[in-house]
Amino acid sequence: MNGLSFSRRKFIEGLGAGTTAATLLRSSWAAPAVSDTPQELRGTEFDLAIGERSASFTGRPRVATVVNGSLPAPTLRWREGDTVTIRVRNELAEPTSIHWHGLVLPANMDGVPGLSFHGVAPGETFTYRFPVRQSGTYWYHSHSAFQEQIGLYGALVIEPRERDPVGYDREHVVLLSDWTDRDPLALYLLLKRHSGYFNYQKPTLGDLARAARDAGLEPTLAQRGEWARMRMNPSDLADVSGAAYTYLANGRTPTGNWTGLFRPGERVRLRFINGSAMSTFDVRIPGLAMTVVAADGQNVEPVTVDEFRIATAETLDVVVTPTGADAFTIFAQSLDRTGYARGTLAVREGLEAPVPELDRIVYLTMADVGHGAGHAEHIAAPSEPTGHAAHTAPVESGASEHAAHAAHDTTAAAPNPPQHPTSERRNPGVDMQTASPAPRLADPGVGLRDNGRRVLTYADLRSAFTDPDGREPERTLELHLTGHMERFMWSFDGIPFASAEPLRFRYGERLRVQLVNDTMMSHPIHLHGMWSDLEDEAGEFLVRKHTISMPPGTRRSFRVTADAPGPWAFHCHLLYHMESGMMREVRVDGPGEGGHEHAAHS
Ligand SMILES: [Cu+2]
Repeated sequence: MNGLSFSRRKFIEGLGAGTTAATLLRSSWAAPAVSDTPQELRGTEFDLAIGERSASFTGRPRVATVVNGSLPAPTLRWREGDTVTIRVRNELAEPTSIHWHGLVLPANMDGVPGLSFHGVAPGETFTYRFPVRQSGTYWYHSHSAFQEQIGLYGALVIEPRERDPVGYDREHVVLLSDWTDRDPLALYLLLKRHSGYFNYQKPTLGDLARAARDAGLEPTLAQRGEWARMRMNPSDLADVSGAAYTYLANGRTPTGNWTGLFRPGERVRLRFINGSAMSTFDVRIPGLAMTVVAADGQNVEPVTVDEFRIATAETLDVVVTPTGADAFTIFAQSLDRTGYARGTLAVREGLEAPVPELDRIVYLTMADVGHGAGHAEHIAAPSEPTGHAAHTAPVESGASEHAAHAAHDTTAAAPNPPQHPTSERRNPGVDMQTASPAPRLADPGVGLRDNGRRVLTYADLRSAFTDPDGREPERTLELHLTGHMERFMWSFDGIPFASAEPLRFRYGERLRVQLVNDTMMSHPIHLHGMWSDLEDEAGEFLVRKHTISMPPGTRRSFRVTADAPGPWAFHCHLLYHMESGMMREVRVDGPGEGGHEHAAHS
């Protein structure tokens, strides 16, 4: 085990125990009401108190976990080059923590209980202190239990030391999130028992008839059969839907209508943050083009779009120039089209613009989950041959294996048949493997294709700088995103966090991480402590990010410079996927310093 007294097992157990305490409080406790107007704090010294407040987003009061009394937490404004000190006082009856999402900092300041530190015990104050080595839009959130689901998240805005290359007259943070009245632990356990519980959009007989009319009866029935055989449902776009969630913009419901002011003709910078636990949003502002200027806090070559998809934990900065109307709706519909967050840009408070209808739901196709026609690789039945020989991960190169597979996989859609790790075979936690994964960086994604709007894709994002490292990766580490839909089990390479060994990065190396999504869900994958430099289809540096969205059936790669010694978390940012095991420890064995208690251990 590692040098901290927390074992991995205890880390997981701790999550449940803390939430049970919150559950007890929930039924018997009345607290002051939460503020929906977070403070904006700037400077180098900060005092944050984590406590409980009563929140009522649906008319029923519930307990929220909040910072300084507000949901979202205060917006913190820092300046690149400063050293910041943040004293976090825990006024809860359970341990807590704050993780600074996307920040490059010493491992013992990263705020992940069990890896970076022991967490902040009830009644204690933990002091974070570290130099700020970057600028842009980030966020912070709890990394303890399910606190992030019930309110513990806030915006982090870091001003550049030098002149900002992005010109703008005013700015607003737009922090999107998902609130539930349910106890998050109960919600999680419900998903474990009935993973499709919130999926109210299963195709009906009427849908079948319509699809048959459009596509012909035979292909429709064939595809239905394929889905049934895979024991999945083409409407499985989100695990938790609007049936359980109220979507928020800056802590306001759609009716609450958060409003940001502008004067006509001003350049307004909007700092979008997806601070949700489980939701992907498709965002547009009808009547306004949006010029994307930064992704995950890092400047990109400006690109103008009508709409963008933002995965959990991503941030995106856009500049708009509202003119010609007094009000514009910021419309952020959930990927599964079961609800939306909404705000308004207006010349004064109290104005509204029309709110669009939710888009029609678009079902996943076999191609969406990485299966060409006839290529379903449902592997739940152990006797069923997988179709491909299994190889041991990590895979260093796909070239030779490619030749070996050419004989039985010659479709154009599958130029690189995947090699699946042996740990995925006969694994009760793995119900599916992709047969023809591809980067699909230029794909707007399910539900956004051909909708008549210019939709941002990863292929449009180009860092405003060249590869900051410049070296070619010395090796490739391949990891498969795996899961079992019905059991709501999630993992990397079929191995959940609790039983996985740490991934080892050599200090100073430049390596390529290649991800293959073997599941039919999207997973936003986040590496702590180091940048994820997304590569294009040719393996060249494209854009610097901290969270890489992995739609079903994709294979995407990013470069990492292992310049940060210590233990780091690496996980899916869907909260309940992380809790169920889609997480690994990444250990950078350092030059003896900065790695906290782990430095001496190997
Ligand atoms: Cu996930």
